[in-house]
Amino acid sequence: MLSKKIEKALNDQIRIEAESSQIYLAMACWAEVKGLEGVAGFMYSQSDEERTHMLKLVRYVNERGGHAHVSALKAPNVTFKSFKEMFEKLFEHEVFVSESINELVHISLQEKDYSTHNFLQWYVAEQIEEEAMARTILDKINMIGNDKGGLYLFDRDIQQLTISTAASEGAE
Ligand code: OFO
Repeated sequence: MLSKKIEKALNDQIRIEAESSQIYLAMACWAEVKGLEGVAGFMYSQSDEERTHMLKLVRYVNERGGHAHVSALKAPNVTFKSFKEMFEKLFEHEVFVSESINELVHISLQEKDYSTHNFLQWYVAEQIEEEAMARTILDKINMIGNDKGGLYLFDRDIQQLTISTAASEGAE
């Protein structure tokens, strides 16, 4: 059985994961209308992934005798000054999510809820991967600068990244 404090903290995380999904969906739309298919595909799949993160939490809360709440979400940014700015926002958002997961882990220890602590380890590992990926992408974008040809190649590369990530996740 979850304590009220843990249940509330997990529900807050459910909202954050749902907002992450919306944030990346808005990024996918912006990239798509700008004609960058690869970036759009990457963002669509990130958005789907965030929804699975949310669902995993929802199921956990309900299975442990809590009640997962589906709540109102903050509207995401729908336009960006540049691709660089968009990927900076993605990176900043992932850092924010990692901090929020860390805080959850901290609360689970305070509450001596070792099942939740164990459950959260998956999120801890996932955030390490996501932050690293966002940082790698940002490094590439910084190398490209304003070079149109570079952006074209980057768009193709990121398409490959999306396909191989999906393939490795399917193999898990
Ligand atoms: Fe839910 O992993 Fe990114 O934010």
